[in-house]
Amino acid sequence: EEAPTSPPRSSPNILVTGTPGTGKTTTAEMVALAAGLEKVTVGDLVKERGLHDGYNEEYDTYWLDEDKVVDEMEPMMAGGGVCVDFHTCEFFPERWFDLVVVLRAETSRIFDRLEARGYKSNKVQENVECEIMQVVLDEARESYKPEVVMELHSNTVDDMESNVEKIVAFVEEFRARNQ
Ligand code: DAT
Repeated sequence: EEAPTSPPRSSPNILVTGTPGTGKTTTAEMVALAAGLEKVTVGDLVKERGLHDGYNEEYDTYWLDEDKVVDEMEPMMAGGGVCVDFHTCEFFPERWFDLVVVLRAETSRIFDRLEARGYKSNKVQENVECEIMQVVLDEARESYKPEVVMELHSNTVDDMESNVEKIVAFVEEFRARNQ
């Protein structure tokens, strides 16, 4: 006898990931608005709900408590229809996401966007190297099935618009399939 399975989600959960400065937050916001998804910015959640083990002064960032983040998010993800954005992707349960978008950008764009954000030079440098080494894309490919991972370039405003269109189209097709 087969174990009971939960019914398929009628609306997909989407993860928008990538190096800081690739455009995750902006893209996720536009997708959430256009497709009627809930948006969860994991970085904000970590700060607001204290899902960390203190502050890393060197890199101006919190030490993530991954177990707390997963426990906190589990009920949010259960019903589907959530668009999540975060710069890492390997610690989320694989079953949460129907689509994992990895945004990519030229290193000069990452550099300019993070400088404009006022990041310290070591943090700008670390993220530029992260993008050159395609750390997040490799992480996504190791953590999710190939058909779930979508790599998209995010260099220009036109790129962003076309990325949003592609993701929204995925949401609509998913909903039509799972009515
Ligand atoms: P992230 O959440 O990945 O750190 P963001 O959405 O905050 O990135 O974007 C960082 C800045 O870069 C913000 O000012 C918007 C701009 N930006 C992002 N993607 C872009 C794109 N494809 N074209 C032009 N500007 C972009």
